[in-house]
Amino acid sequence: MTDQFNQLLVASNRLPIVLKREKDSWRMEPGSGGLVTALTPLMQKHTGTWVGWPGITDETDLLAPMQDFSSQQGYALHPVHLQAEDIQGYYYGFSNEVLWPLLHGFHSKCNFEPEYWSTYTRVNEQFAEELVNISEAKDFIWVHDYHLMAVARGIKNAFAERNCCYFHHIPFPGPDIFLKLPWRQELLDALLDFNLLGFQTNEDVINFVNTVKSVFSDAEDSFEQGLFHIQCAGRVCKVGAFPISIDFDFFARKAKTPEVGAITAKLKNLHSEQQLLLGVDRLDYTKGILERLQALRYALEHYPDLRGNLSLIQVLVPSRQKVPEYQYLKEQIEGLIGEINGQFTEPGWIPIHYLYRSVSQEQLIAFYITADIALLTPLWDGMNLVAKEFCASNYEEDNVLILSEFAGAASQLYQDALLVNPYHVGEVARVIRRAYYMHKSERAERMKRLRELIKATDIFSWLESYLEAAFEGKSGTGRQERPYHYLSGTCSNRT
Ligand code: GDG
Repeated sequence: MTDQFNQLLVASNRLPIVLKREKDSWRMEPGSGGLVTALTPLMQKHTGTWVGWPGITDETDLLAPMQDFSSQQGYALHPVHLQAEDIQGYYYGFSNEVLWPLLHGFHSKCNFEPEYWSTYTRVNEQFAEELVNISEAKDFIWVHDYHLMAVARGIKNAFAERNCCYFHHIPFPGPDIFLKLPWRQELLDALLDFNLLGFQTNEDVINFVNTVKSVFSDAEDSFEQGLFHIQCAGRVCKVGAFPISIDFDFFARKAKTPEVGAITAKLKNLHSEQQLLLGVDRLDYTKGILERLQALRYALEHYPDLRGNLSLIQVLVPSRQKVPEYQYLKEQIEGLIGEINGQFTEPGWIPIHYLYRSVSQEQLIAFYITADIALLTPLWDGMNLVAKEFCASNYEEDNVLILSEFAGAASQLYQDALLVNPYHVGEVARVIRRAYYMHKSERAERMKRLRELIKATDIFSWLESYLEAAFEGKSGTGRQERPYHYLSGTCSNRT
C-alpha cells in the first residue's frame, strides 16, 4: 500500500522538533511522541518531508540545524515562515480562541473575531502553497489537526492535483454546537476538499456527517467498507474513525528499565502507607481538573476511611501561559488544591501532591507504575494518550484506570476502565472508592485485557488502517469501538 505513493509530506502546525538555544545558534532535537515514532520509518522509506512552523519568527539561522536533522533522521523538514501577526491571528486567535473551545463543546468561550478567520485562511493558503511547491502529483500529503483544516482548499485553488488527506486529533461536536461558528459553511466546505477525513471515534464521525448534512442540503452519504462517502458539490470525501494510539512496546519496555525502576522504587518506598491516584494533564479547561479536585474533596468528606490512605499526584504541564484565561484557571486550581490540603492534611499524610511542570519521560512512567489508580477525567478529549500509556507501562497489571466517558479513549477502553461522568462529582467519588477497594484479581483481569487491546491497536496499526483507508478505500478500525450510546450510567462496566 505504501508503494502507491512516491513522497510522503506531513503537515502540522509545528515541526516535530525541540529547539534549544546555544550561544548564537540553535540546536535542533527530534520531538518525542507516538506520531513522530510511527511516521519516522515511513518518512525515511519515502524520503518524506515534514512541513510546519519551527516555533520562532526569526528563522534566518535555522538552515544548518535543519540539514543536520535531515541527515540524522533520514527525512527533511520544510519550515513555513510565519510572522508575529500571523501567529496571533491564526494560532492564538482562530485556532486557540475559536476552534479549540468550539470543537470541545465550550462555545461560550469562543471569541469569533472576524480578523482571526481571514488570518487563518491566509496562513492555511500559505501552507498549501508550500506543499504544492515541494510536491508532485504522485505524492501523498497528510495534514494533521485543527490548525490546518483549510489546506486542501488552498491546494485546489492552486489547481494542483494532489492526494491530500487529513487527521483530526480533537473531538468533532454535533451540529447544535458546530453551527454556532460564523464561518461554518466555508470551513466545512474546505474540509470536504480532502480525500479522506480521519476522526478519533465513531461519535466524531457521526457528528461530522450530521453537521455536513445540516449545512449542505444536497450532501448525500453512503457507508461502505467501514467508511462514509460524502458526495457534495461534485466531490466525494471519505470519512472514517481511526482511534490514535501509542507505541505500546516502547512503554512496556521502558517501564522495565533500571532508570525507571530506580525512580519507581523510591516512590513506592515514600508512599508505602497509601494508595496513589494519578492525574497527568496539560493545563486546560477541557481536562476537567477542577471537577476532579472537587470529586476528591467529596470522597474525603463522605468516606472517612479514605483519609490518610489515599493521595493524588497531580502533574499539570504548563500550557498557553500568556493567555489570561489559562492564568486564571491555574489560580483556581491552585486555590482549590490549597483548600483541600488545608482541610485534610495530617502529620505524615497529604491529600494532593501537586507538580506544575513537565517531568522527564522516565519520571512519568515511574508515576504510571507507582500509581494504584489513574484518574483521567477530561470534560471532552480527542483521545487521551495518557490513559493508554498508563496501561502499557503497567506490566505488573495491578492498577486501575478511571476514565471519563468523554475521552475518545473510552470508546475503546470502555469495558475494563471504570468509566465516569466527570461532571458528576459524587459518582466520581464513589468510583474512586470502588477502585481503592478493588481486589487485586479483578485489577489484574481488567488491566490484562486493557493492555492486550492497546497492544493490538497500537500506533503502527493506526497508521496502517489510515493508509488502507486512504489508498484502498476500506477501514476496519471502527469495529473496536463501543456502541454509540454506551455511557457510564446506562450500562455498568464489566464486573
Ligand atoms: C491532542 C488531543 C489526543 C504529558 N505530561 C508530560 C508528558 N506528557 C505527554 C504524555 C502524552 C502527551 O503528553 C499528552 O497526550 P494527550 O493525548 O493527553 O494529548 P494532547 O497533548 O492534549 O493532544 C488528545 C492527542 O492529540 C493525540 O491525537 O489524544 O485528545 O488533545 O503522550 O506522555 N510527557 C513528558 N512529561 C510530562 O510531564 N515527558
